[in-house]
Amino acid sequence: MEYVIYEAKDMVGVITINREKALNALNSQVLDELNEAFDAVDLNTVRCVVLTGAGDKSFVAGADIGEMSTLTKAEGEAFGKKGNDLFLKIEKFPIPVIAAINGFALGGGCEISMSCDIRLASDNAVFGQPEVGLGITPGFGGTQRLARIVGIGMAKQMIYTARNIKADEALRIGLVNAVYPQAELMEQALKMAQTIAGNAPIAVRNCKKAINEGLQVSIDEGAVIEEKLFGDCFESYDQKEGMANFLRKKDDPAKVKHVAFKNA
Ligand code: DAK
Repeated sequence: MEYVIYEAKDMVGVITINREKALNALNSQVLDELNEAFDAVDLNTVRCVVLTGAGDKSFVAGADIGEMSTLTKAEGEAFGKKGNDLFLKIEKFPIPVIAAINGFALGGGCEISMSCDIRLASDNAVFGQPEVGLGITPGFGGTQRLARIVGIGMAKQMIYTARNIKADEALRIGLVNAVYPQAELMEQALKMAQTIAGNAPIAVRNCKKAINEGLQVSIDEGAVIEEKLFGDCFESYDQKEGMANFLRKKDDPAKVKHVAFKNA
């Protein structure tokens, strides 16, 4: 792959968008390669993915304006579908995806981060949906996900004004979970990914599914989704061993040990 790097180590996968000269802007090739990279994640061994951008200036500066500038209506729709399909794939990816946002996250960059489960930002990160200034709408889920994350009023303000916000404001409105000095961002993202990877994988996957699917339906239907995914954890090695470990600890604190969950 020319613009995307995928590496996996210690149950954590790292996908890096590597088109630094164009501030990691998303053209069709980047979208295709990201799709390939997510397909390459071995779900038997990897339990959490970190998505980031190459360099220290930009996570993703949006969809590629050069490529979009000459699109016909039909091509625009096809480009939008390519992006939306990928972003939905990330959102529904069976294991958690953490966005490590190391600079500009504009337009499609803000949108791809919002399809991730958790957003961690560097202190130089800048977020925004500048599309209305370019004569288009946020087309990779921005009109849908931003309001779900930060609330309707703040989402409308960001989208209608096309004003960028800095990392501290993104933290204040709940767009990101945490802000770190640039030099610490990846270390912190990997640390969180390792913590997630150390928990029972079937349970973590089921939590992601329950939260995502529950948000689309009424609370009554959400409760049914939750019950099924809760039940699904039982009879697994991980559930039996996780609970047995707790009971052993109660009997004798000296028996406290880390459970090596097996994803089984
Ligand atoms: N596309 C293509 N190239 C980009 C780019 C982008 N979005 N952003 C930056 N670059 C390129 C620049 O052209 C420049 O390339 P060279 O001239 O060196 O060849 C290089 O990256 C460095 O950028 P600058 O020289 O501009 O760097 P500065 O530090 O001066 O400025 C900046 C950084 C991030 C403030 C500035 O580059 C900028 O404003 N970039 C554009 C940000 C932006 O407006 N992003 C949103 C794009 S719109 C849809 C599907 C998708 C979308 C919407 C609808 N459907 C089909 C419905 C999504 C839309 C978007 O994402």
